[in-house]
Amino acid sequence: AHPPKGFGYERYNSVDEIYNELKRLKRERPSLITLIDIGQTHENRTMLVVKIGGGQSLDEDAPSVWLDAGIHAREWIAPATAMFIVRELVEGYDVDPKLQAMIDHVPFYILPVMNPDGYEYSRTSDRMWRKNRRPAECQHKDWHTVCCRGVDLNRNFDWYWAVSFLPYFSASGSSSDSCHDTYHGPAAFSEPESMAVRDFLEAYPPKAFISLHSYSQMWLIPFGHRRRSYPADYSSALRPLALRATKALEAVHGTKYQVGTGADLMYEASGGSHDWAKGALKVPFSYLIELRPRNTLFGNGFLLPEREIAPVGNETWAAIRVVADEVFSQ
Ligand code: ING
Ligand code: ZN
Repeated sequence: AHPPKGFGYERYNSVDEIYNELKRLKRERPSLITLIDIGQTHENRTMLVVKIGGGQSLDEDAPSVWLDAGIHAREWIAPATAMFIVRELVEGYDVDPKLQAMIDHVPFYILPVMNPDGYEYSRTSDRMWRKNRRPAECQHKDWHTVCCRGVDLNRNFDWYWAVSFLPYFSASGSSSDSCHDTYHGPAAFSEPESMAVRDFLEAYPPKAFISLHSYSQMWLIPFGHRRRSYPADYSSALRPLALRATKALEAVHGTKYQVGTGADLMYEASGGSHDWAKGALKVPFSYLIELRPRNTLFGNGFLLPEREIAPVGNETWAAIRVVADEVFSQ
């Protein structure tokens, strides 16, 4: 049997397929959907944000929800989940009056593929690629020169950028070695992808910022750069909303999430976008979601079967709706 051609909501699609689907939705629902080109990547791919609801003009003062996915190339479930949520919003608008009222007032800005160069590279050349595709930088190592491509975009934001509290050889954290998977880049916001997101968010600051990753089933709250480091409203606002959101998520298929900071639950890593959104941009609700699977005794957690796209999409949408409803009620 031949796999079906073209875009599918329960498939891992190419960047072209995703962008064509967004353009198709825009043609179908021109007043509900706005497409915004926020920048170009190293390989000249467009970074495409879809705005759903709130009218066609961009209003810097209106409350909104930001959702990005695919900052890391190999985390394929993230763009698939973002597109699933795009469809939930577009189709729900006509049949769910509460949802309609919500997105009339609180539009969603969704960037389904934040790292399109890396995503395509992961699809065609190296399934486990994580970074963007910044042209190679060379460094001297012992008696020879090594040149490596790519910056970890989730270490390139200006929140304790390049500060590592870990020993230099640590596998996580933030690395100054361009050959490492967590290379933070030559400067904060050195990359066209992180720069484009920063510029857009500074122009249209949202009330909630959510970044989709995989994997581990964790709902991460700032700050991830340091253990036992929390924003002032961590216990009064950020954590209670995270607990309500993950409760709604679990109610759909029984999927359990841990809630806490990345540093407390996993490892310290500086320069993350969710830390910058909260710490520097002062977005009230900022989260990083590590989607399914939980852990992997066998196999590789980045290789989530396509049959899980719909359940992950449904449960994650239930959780994100709790966050959006909270923004709407404020
Ligand atoms: N996870 C995040 C990462 O960028 C994280 C988790 C971010 C932990 C920031 C601590 C601080 O490493 C994935 N899946 O990339
Ligand atoms: Zn990630």
